[in-house]
Amino acid sequence: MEQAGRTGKSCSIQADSLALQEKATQEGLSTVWDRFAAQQPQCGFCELGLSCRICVMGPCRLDPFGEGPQRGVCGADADIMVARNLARMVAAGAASHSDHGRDLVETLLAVAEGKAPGYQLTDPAKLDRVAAQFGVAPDLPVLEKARELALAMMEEYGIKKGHLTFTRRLPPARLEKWRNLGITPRGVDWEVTEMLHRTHMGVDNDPVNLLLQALRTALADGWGGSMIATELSDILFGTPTPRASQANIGVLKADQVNIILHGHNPLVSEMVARAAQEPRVLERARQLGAQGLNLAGLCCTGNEVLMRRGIPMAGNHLVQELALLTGAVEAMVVDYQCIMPSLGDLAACYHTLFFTTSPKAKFPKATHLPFTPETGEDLGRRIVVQAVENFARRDPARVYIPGAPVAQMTGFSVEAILAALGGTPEPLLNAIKTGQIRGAVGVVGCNNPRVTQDYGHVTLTKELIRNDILVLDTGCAAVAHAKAGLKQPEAAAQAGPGLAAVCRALGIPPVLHMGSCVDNARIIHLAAALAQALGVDVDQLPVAAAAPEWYSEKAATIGCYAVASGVFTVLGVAPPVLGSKNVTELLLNGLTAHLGACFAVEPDPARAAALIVRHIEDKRRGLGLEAR
Ligand code: CUV
Ligand code: SF4
Repeated sequence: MEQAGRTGKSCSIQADSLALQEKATQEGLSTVWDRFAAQQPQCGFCELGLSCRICVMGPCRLDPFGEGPQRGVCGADADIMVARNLARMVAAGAASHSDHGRDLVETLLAVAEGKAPGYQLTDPAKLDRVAAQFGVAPDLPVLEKARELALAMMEEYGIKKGHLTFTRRLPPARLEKWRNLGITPRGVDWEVTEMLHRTHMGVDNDPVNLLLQALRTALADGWGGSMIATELSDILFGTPTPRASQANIGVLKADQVNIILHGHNPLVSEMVARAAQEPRVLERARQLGAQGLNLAGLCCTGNEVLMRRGIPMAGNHLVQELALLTGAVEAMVVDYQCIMPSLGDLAACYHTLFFTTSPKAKFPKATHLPFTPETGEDLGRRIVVQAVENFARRDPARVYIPGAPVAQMTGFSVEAILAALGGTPEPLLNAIKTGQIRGAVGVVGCNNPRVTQDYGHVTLTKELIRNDILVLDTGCAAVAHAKAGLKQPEAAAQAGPGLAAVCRALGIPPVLHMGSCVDNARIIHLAAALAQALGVDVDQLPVAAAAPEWYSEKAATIGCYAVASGVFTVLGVAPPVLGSKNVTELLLNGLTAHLGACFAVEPDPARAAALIVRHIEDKRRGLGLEAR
């Protein structure tokens, strides 16, 4: 299991990353790759899931070779330990997405009550559609309707009897499978809390029972917290539509004030983007010698503002430190999740201001300006004003922005995809039926220093589109694809003949950007809509998911809700479960009998592609469609 730390060219396939990592070395600064190398060898017990520190009779470790202890102090065996550890990962991931969603619910309520100046209901038509699903009376005035929707969504977090509202988007056959397994998700907070309860020492000690609750917790994320986050972000800030933008560290501008928006929630970044358009700040920037004000995104906050505003993307997870190393960043603004605690140190090595904005997420060496719905607009202004003033402190001698921007097309919400096809799922289904498009795969998830940065994403995706498989992406994977040029309509040339023809006819790329990680809810929503239109269950569709370079608890949760929703999911990095044969067997096989889908683990992206192609052709055969 041991892996050497990555150095030199094996860090990344991206030239901009390699150039800035080199600059870090020259300046004596350390980044994620240096720290990863310093951690080698990492703990083999932990990698296998065979360590536990849930209680203080421990910590305990079990011997994978059967020689040392096979039980923790409490008596937990490998199956129990591994299942509990995985379950806790899933609970943390579900909590993260869902708490993000909660912040949007609170903001929606504040908007409805006139307490959130600057925020508005940008897509009232979507408000109508979502409110109708929640049973809000259709004839209410718009603010009243928003209020009722916010209150109804708050109930989704609590002790809700029955099931989460958005699960009604699924075919009845899927809900039936969940009922049979007892994993129909109830309240979002309920599932997370129950998962933590059941993994306390001395509660649930049946590995299968634990894993079922882990799946239910994950479903409460996918069809609850994450879907609420996505739908409310669209209502508040607009449902994305196709637009042109760029990616690479080269989107930073040497002659402008650069502000980086990093994290996951658009609540603050939307206000920063708004404030950056005010003529007085632009004027002040010019007075200070800057040619203008340039916003760039990182990670999923970047994906949010890219999808809706076309703000260019500076990079994904492993670029967050490197962006500061350009010496050209006046301010890095973060909200929460996937933000490295090292950023404050690096910012302090330059003139960069590092703003934290969530009372939930404070960092060392940061300037903390807490967000509330009431003060968000003002907060955006204060950040932009300070960033502009900071331009005067930049040291031009230390500025280094390697790489040129790469064009990309973004903004493919479910609504936009269906609109591009004429408003219904039929044309997409027909293309799949005739075999022009063999199927669709969500390639999603993070970067992880265990994998050469972006190699997994780009290699897998190129192979899939070559096989006429449409790729839908979110998160860090989307940034990798954009930088590789795969999100330009011209990338149709790299697709197989059938997919290429569809792309050319519609003027779209073969890799469609569906947004941030919570927007994986868009992918499962689209899958559910296709299944409904065909009158089948999701697991019968020629679709799959992959997370070639995942690292986070959130990604573990996404994988679990994808599988529980019926989508075969290939992981490029093994989760810490291999210490239990039974848990591993359940995840890689056993789930199929009950859910029609399971996981696979395949670090080699070319082989992962082969697995997926075979899966898709099998599913085509199952539907009686022409198969290769
Ligand atoms: Ni969630 S995809 S590192 S930023 S979870 Fe964060 Fe988006 Fe992974 Fe990337
Ligand atoms: Fe050890 Fe059991 Fe406590 Fe875990 S819960 S630390 S296995 S005693």
